[in-house]
Amino acid sequence: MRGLLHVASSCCAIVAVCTTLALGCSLLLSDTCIGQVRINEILADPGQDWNGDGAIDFKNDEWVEIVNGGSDITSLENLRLSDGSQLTFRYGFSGFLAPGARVVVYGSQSVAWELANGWATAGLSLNNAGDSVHLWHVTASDTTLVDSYTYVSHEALKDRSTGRVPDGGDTWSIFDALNPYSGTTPPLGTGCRPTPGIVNGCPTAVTASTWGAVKQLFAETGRGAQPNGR
Ligand SMILES: [Ca+2]
Ligand SMILES: [Ca+2]
Ligand SMILES: [Ca+2]
Repeated sequence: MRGLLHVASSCCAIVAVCTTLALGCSLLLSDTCIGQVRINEILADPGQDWNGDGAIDFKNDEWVEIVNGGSDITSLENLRLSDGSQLTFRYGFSGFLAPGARVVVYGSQSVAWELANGWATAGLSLNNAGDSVHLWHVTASDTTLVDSYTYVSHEALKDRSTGRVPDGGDTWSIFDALNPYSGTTPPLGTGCRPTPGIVNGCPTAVTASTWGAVKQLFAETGRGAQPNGR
């Protein structure tokens, strides 16, 4: 017996396809919520080993981050990245992205995907003098532009990334802690480091302390007290 069960929701219809009543159902996520996935941060001119493979490489260490800015888990299966060369795809995503989550794609992953799918191995191909990054939704019958961003040259200098603030928002800024930008042409610098795979912005400062100071703090506030006085 086969049936369809619509579980939710405001954006994404979650459909459980049940092959028998006795067996479990496989969950499918419709593609109607892909619009909530956005290009979130781009680093076009790497000067350090961003992908952690032990080498600094102009192609392998480029990266693009995407974020799910919506409130529904989203399938990434049909999403493709390209640069200014439009429909020459550089990477194909897979899996799912939870609300508020982000995923980063390094140039080395792009090369591996291109090799596996018969494309030229140009990597992400992010031009340092300015370029566009496009996020496409591709099906057998349709290719739809989901999101796009065009950066200019000062967003792409060595080890500077450009990204949305806040994540998934409409404003772009430069993460220039490694190569400060003092110009006045937008987007402006933030003084924060690039953040591949994590939230855009400066991490909260952590104040160094001693164990004695921590115990004293707990004694003063009573938060460390035990019921039996230990
Ligand atoms: Ca580049
Ligand atoms: Ca590297
Ligand atoms: Ca980030």
